[in-house]
Amino acid sequence: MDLRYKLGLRPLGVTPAEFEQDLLSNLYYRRGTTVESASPQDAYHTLARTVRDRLAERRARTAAAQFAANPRWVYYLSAEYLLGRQLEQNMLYSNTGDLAAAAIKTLRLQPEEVAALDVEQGLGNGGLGRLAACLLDAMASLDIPAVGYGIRYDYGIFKQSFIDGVQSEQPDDWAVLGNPWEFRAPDDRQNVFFYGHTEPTGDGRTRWVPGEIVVGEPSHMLVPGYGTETVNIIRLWRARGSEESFNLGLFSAGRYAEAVQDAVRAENISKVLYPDDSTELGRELRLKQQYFLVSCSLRDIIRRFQMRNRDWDTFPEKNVVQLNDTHPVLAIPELMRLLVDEHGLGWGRAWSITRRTFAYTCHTLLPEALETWPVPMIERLLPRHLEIIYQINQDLLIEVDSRFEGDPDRLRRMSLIQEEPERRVRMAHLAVAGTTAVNGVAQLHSRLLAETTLRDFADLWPDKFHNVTNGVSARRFVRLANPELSSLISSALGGDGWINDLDRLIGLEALADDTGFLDRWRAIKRANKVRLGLGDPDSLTDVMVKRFHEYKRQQLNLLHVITLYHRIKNDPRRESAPRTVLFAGKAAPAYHAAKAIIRLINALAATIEADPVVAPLLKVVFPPNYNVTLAELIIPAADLSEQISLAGKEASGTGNMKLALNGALTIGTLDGANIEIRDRVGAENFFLFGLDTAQAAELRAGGYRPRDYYERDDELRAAIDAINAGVFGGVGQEVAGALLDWDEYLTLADYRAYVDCQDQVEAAWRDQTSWTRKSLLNTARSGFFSADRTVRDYMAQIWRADPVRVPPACEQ
Ligand code: NBG
Repeated sequence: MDLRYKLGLRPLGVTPAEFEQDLLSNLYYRRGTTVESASPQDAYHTLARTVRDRLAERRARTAAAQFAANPRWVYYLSAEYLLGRQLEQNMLYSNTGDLAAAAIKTLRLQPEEVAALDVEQGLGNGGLGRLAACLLDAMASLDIPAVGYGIRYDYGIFKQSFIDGVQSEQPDDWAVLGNPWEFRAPDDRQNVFFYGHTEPTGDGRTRWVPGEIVVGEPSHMLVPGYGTETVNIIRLWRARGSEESFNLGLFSAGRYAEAVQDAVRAENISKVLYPDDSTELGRELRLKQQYFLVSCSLRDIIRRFQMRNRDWDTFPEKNVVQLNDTHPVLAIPELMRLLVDEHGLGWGRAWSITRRTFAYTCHTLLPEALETWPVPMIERLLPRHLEIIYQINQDLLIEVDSRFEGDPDRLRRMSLIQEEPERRVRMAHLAVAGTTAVNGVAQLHSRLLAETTLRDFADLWPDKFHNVTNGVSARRFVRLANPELSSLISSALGGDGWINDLDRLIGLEALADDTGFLDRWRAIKRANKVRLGLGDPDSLTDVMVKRFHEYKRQQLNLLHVITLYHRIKNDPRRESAPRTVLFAGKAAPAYHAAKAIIRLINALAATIEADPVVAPLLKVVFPPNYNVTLAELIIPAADLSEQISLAGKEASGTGNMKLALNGALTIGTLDGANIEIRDRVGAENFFLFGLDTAQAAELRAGGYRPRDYYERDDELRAAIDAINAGVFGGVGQEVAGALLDWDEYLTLADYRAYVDCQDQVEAAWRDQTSWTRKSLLNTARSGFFSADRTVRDYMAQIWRADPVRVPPACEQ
């Protein structure tokens, strides 16, 4: 029997007339308007609903098939998801693009006009959040029964604008006009406890008597697979006051603010995404967010488990919960609490279940990004969890002591509690202790984690440590973002099978010497630059797009631009290839050093623009508000990809992969995934420079003196002197000062190697055929960086879950 009828679903039409009919009926019945009076917003919401309905039907079949299989579920817990826009993706994934384009004209609107109303879902800061989105996309495309859990922030990552070159931040009220992609599910709301105290129950258990109860209300969005039936979901929690949080008595007495004060406090928990990915902000509220996410999600996971299962000991066989960085690591003590206090399991049994259920991905090596929380704060907010953490710590230290007898230093280093200068809980240690698997996100990063940051734990449990190199969704970042290139690739490879099997890109190698093909390749790059519209499409488009952070070294790029500026000024007739240097990215609002770099770049851009000698050859552009939508425009237009972090600081990078896949050549250090990109695309197609990790460590240890480099190198000195002399509008002295006095990330030490390497870039650019060949080879050889491969690696090493195939609607 047709599964649609079994599920009671009305089949959705696939002809243009049927699609148009559905569109009109959504317009009438959901928006309550007519073709004659529909606004662009009406049209957008109606189109989104009509597309969504196609996916919702697949979703219903997916849920039915997945629950019937009672599989091992993969749960991804993440405080951040940078999903980007949904409309075009969902049209592609439901194969409704052409139908939609035709139908929307019935509403007398242009499809692009309507698509522009789609709002970016910016519930993340940068790479970590976008990785989460790419992995969910890959899991759905590989038919893995998975759910992503997160927070439905009212305000996503701030909007960036520049006022006199200075970053200014505006709130991102992303859902103010309604979010057509979202299904609210108030039935599944959960209570979350905070504060209060613990007390014995009398039967040997512990009860937590909370001081505040907050309600978590879920909604979900659809995560469709491409080229398959599966539609998974991402479930996001929104904080609400409990019923008691509204005080009717106070309200009636006219004390309005007091009457809603508790509800407001509750709702603040999901109010805003913290716009900082490396340091703590808002402290207690952020900790509350973390616990809120974890508590709601685990209760939901248990609810789902209990729909089909009884025996707690099968919990780890049926669920794997991947912790995305330390933000959701409170899930470990929370699951212990739920199992021991609420479900009455013994400690040992609960610990065995907990450990086997969780896995942890670390995304950093920066010590300041490894979270720790003050013991008194946890004690006040989560009194029961602190007790549980202490117990876990005791067991851990006993195990360490029995393995490495008489090594008090090791015990102190490994403890979940840091004692000096103040007592804090080390979340990364808790994460390692409470999981079956720990992974870094690129080979170098995973090695450094095991050798340095988490070395003692790797000594104790060597088998726990894995590497899973990151990957990206080529569906979004090539197929959707670069449609022209995608068509060319499909025509060359005899079909679009590469989209779901990115290794097939290697077939392009056969065309590396086909000049006709290379010309088409280059013409598409040029057209993408025209589409971007930010500089001369015939100039070398040199792109650095990522968060602003000193370790990423936008300041190194900036020094190179000043050097080019000086070279042109000093010798206006010198042969130099026109270059457009594009920066984009946000700085954390409280990160003054990063904001100073932004300001200096904007000032530099203005100085160059106003200089008639330099302007024809060099242009700096800095479009504000870098986000996924802008990335999708910039990345396909890039010739050169700047990946110039100090070796050992960038865990992986994923922009580097997106750029290489779109045919940009990388200039980069031996850091993060750059190393693996270079290994694959070939050293001759990659511009390598700079210190490696060992050399950087040695230089630091030997008493690094940045001023020596400044004094020794004329071009470097000229660049820094120009900043200090006010050549760029009198801003940037603090940037120059930080470099000369301390230069945490060895920028000056790498300057000469970088500038010389940029000269090689320029020389290579002069031979356009050879450059285009390298560009093609970058794409051809980057198939490894597919998020599908990343997910397969997680499956093989850590998740060990089986796909569940969802039968198509017409299957008997
Ligand atoms: C970031 C790293 C990147 C990496 C992404 C995804 C954090 C804490 N880490 O190098 O800086 O590519 O995670 O793994 O945002």
